[in-house]
Amino acid sequence: TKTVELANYRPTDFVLERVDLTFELDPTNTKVDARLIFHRREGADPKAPLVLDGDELTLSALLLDQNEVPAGQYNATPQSLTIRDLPESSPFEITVTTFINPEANTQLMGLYRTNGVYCTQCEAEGFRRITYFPDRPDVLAPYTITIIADKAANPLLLSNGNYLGGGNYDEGRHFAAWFDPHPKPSYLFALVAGDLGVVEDTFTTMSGREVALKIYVEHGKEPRAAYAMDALKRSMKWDEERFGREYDLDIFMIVAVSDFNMGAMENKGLNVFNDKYVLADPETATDQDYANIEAIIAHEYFHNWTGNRITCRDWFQLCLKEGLTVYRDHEFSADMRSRAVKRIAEVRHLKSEQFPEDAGPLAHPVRPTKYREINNFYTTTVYEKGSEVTRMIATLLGRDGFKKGMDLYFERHDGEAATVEDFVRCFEDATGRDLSQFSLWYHQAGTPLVTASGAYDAGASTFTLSLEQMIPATPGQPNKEPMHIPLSFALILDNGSAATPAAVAGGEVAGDVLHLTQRKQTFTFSGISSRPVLSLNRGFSAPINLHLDQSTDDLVHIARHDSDLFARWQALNDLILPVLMQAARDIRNGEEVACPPAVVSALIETAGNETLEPAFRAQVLTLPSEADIARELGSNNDPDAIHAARTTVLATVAEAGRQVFQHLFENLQTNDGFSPDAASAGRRALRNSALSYLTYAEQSPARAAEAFASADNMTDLVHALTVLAHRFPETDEADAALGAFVTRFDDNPLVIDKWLAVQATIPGAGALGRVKALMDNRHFVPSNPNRVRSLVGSLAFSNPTGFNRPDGEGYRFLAEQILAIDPKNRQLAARILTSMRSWRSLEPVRADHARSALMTIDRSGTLSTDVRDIVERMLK
Ligand code: BAL
Ligand code: ZN
Repeated sequence: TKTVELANYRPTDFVLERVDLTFELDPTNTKVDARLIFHRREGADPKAPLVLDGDELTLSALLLDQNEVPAGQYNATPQSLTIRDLPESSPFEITVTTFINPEANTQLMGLYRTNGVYCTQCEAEGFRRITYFPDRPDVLAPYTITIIADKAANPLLLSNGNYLGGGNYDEGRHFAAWFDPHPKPSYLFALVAGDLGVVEDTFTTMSGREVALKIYVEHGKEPRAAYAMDALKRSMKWDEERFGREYDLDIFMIVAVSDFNMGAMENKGLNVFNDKYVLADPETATDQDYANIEAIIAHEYFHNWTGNRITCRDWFQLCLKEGLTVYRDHEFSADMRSRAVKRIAEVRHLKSEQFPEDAGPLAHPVRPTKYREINNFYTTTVYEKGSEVTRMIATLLGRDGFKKGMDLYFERHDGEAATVEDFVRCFEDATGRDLSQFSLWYHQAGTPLVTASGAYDAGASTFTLSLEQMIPATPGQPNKEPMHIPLSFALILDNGSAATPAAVAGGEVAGDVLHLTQRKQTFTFSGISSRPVLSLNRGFSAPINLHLDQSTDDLVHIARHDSDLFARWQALNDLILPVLMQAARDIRNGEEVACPPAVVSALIETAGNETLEPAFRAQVLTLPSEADIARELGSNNDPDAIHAARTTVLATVAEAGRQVFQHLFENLQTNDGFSPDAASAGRRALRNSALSYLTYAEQSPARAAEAFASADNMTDLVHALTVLAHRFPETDEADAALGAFVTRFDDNPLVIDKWLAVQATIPGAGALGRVKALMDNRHFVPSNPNRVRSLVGSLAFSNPTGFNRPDGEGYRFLAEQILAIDPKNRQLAARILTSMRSWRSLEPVRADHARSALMTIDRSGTLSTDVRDIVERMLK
């Protein structure tokens, strides 16, 4: 396969004026007529042919201005259609007819069937599986869509834009026509047809227009769409208030489907969702499910402006819409929930998912410059680090400056396909700030390491902060330039307040943000009357690794007194992480694990501090994960030692805090009905955390079994199930709970996913056998991506000891699975394979097994471009 390079970008030779598509739907033989009106771009080569993209297509008919095109004038292959001798200046109309088989489309890209419903997924390059087309994001046009289908089986015929009309057709068929006036690229096209239930509402926009809101789900599941509808209305309101963005069509539709490669898709006016991110009720959804639904509904809705009205010039600019839209959905959730707790969760996610990507063979810049398969760039780097880069712009410019830049962006680029440079220029033009060095965040991969040390001079009343930045080498980028790193900070005095320096020398400091721009830089703060404690990178103002040697006393001081909750969490994390790392080393060396009492008591003190919100305390009690410990250790990792280390520390905390946990468990019980709001979720999280610790202290499944029996919501139920299965596997209590759970939720595949995931993540070598057995269970449907992710994905991504068996069986199993999934669903196969991205940081025996498994995949002659790209980069 060939590599696509940003440097080779050039506009198309032809401008697409209008698109008119007619679908005659049939499960195995759908006819697609595409009428496309083009004109040659001014200045383009007058002889250039029109080249349209295809993927597994067969041309059935081709007309030019209604006349058949002679065989010598065109050339059609499954991948492209080339037409020569086209008019030099006047517009012309091409009509392309193709027949496609939605039922046979297991890739879930293009037009396919899911539970009897027709649906589409076109981003990034799925539209070319429907018809020959200039399938690239900088080709924008208004679309008119006519759908013809059997009326009984498909009472619902949906596409983008506003409904034009419909009626009966022939032979029991009917039709509907839709028109989307907003020029859009093909990746935002959508079509849905079938028989679904609907939940309806309306939203009145800030200018007083009434918008019809419809969420389509399988019949009978309508009540489970209520929360999604509520989240949608809140998102629409928030985008008006915070970003001044109003919705722009008469109708906004969401369709939930069971088979979907992504989480959801922002097609104009017709979002298609993985049903996992729409359906929720207290009996079947956890608090995390509710939070995900709220965030993803918001994310896809926010794309209407950041992605759809302003789209990407080419796929290298993916972060332009994704990083920005993640930032917007993060801000939305922060406003809906606890800002500090939301930020803690974001940073945990960034560190556990994006940092390893940035430190391994798949590292790439937020704005890459080349790719072999664009599907493989829907990554945490593009999304989450992209969001952090947007957040840093907001930090650098302040709320007002950021708003001015965003307003200019919307004004200047509405209706266009833009670039990252266009975006950054808006902030420069709106505020006068030079962001050229800052832009390196888009171009240099790798997580910067900042080493910091502070010194207080009592005689001079100065505090000196020395900083050094290093950006590690990444694939294709051996040498890095120093970056512009905004570091939020505070110098905290004994009484907990922040010092106000009389003056600062050594670099720019604006308010509570210092600007690290050189490789080495020393800032001197004067007028500091007593020794302060440094709190640095507050709120995780920059996505960096920070090495700052601080005493336990200083960290405890921050954990107790900082006015910023995030900084308090950070301090507690900085206290416990080295303890866990040392414990892993000790276990490997056959030595006793030591837990410093000061650290343990800081955790317990926080857990019991009634002045702090429960969700925050639950975050504090959730110790860094095994993956977090492995990442910090960096190399030569033994997942079994890490697991044993973490377990030992957990047990120590549990023993020391037994009374506190007992108190929390007993007093956080709520009997006043379920509410999914953040405060209630926080109380459940803290109580469940207390339950986990108590079971460590008691070393008995009794309390968890009782919690399982008395749970009145899915959060508590699945937590108790997880404690039983993970801590007491193969006991009667665990087996009984697993059995009761699957019986009760037999007809709910999304809940069955939880049951699969709980078992796939039981620590230890036995997990693989369980996963293999579950693959034969009737609940496991190998064609459904959610089932595969819950079982195979959970083992590979979320079970360090179960997957990284010293005998290499986990890797061999994954290789077999990848080779089996790849021919049917290449995106899914490639995504699951990325679970092995940190294989080089394993100890040598496991690393050897991992390499062999990757080489088995690599040697296969029939890999998709998706898997080929991932496996080759991982082995390089
Ligand atoms: N655009 C793909 C799905 C999403 O990020 O919203
Ligand atoms: Zn998105």
